[in-house]
Amino acid sequence: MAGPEDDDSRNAAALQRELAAAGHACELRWVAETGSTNSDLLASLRAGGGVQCLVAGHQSAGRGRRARTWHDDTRGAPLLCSLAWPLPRGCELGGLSLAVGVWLVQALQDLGMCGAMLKWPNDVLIEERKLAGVLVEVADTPAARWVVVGIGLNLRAPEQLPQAAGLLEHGVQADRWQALRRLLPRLIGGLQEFALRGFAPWTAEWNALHAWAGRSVELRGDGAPQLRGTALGVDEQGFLWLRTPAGRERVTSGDVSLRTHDEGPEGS
Ligand code: BT5
Repeated sequence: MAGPEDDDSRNAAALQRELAAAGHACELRWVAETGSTNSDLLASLRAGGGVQCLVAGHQSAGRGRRARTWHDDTRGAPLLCSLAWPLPRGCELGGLSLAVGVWLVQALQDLGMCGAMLKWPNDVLIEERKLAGVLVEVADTPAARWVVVGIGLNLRAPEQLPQAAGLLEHGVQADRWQALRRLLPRLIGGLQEFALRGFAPWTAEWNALHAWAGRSVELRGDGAPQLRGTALGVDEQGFLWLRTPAGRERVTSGDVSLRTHDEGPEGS
């Protein structure tokens, strides 16, 4: 009798065939468990690997940015996947994780989800809770600038994370393969266009999906708040602009959170 593992392997093979029929040559692999799909693909690229997508059932060492952890919820069969893709050498990567956020929200809309929004730089939120995260890493080789685009999408919110959301809790009855089937063609098509035009084509859509537009926020690096202001939007390089008492400030890195107290004036 076929088990769930066989179903996952079959779904991976079917999706790979579907991609090939649409002209996208992309090896698609399924593993029931691994440390981190991003780490696996970075190692594969160092060993000479090519375009590929790795999907895992569970990660024992899932990674976020800045050495943070990505938790997965085994009850919910989350989507945990990474895509290795070559961009031209020297390709400017600013804005890539923002563009991935836009493609992810478009895929969620295809699945019937309304109200998914983006938080700078790389979170997908629904009702201010985190539904998905994006981790873009780079592996330069003599021939190309490879990116590994990692995506974690919750079907159910992990129990230990009160600020997390899941697709199922928001009425979207999709499994990881249905989500990936919408997402992967958008990712591949998007990366092809990004290689030519950078983030600029998605700036307006990102700003239209900006969860915190006009809200009072603070920027943190590794410690105390570094900058406070009103979130405006992103520019064509993917930088976030804040209105502060000192004028408009451009944010290039760090984490932005909503201010829930100490709402002083922030300039005009
Ligand atoms: C991210 O980092 O959001 C990037 C997450 C990327 C995960 C994918 S899974 C496949 C691939 N392989 C990997 O090893 N990683 C990628 P960041 O912006 O740093 O957010 C991390 C923070 O999100 C954590 O510190 C938690 O607060 C929160 N978080 C962790 N797991 C979560 C989850 N399942 N749902 C919602 N929030 C979560």
